[in-house]
Amino acid sequence: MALRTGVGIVGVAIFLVVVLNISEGSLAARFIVGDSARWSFGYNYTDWAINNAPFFQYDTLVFKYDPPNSTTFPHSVYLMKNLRSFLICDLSKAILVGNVTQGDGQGFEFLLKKRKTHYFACGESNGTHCKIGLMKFSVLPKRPCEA
Ligand SMILES: [Cu+2]
Repeated sequence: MALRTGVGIVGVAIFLVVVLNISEGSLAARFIVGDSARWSFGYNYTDWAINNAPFFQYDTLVFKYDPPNSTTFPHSVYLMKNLRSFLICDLSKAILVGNVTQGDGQGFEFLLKKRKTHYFACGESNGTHCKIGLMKFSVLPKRPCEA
């Protein structure tokens, strides 16, 4: 009987581990933008976004970049107004979401609250990082229950 109870407890424990893992899988995910490249000049963030898709509503994007110093370019993060401004890297109506110092340390988190296309771009050097440095990507978060 003791053995059977033991097996029963192990069975429940395994069941719980499986269930908890499944529910964790459906929770919001957290992405370091650019992975080990972080948010840097010349990395292809369009490819990164394609390779990490799909993104879901309430997922979090983490932007990490060094604050201005003598060895690195400063970076920032803007939300571009629309597809057109995103394509031509026109920052005139963009909204600043991360300034040049906010990517330091653990970086800053951007929660994908809305199911709309988010156009991210670096705003430094008057759009040059966006244009030539490939520092831009778009994300359209899906409804959390969509596969
Ligand atoms: Cu930049």
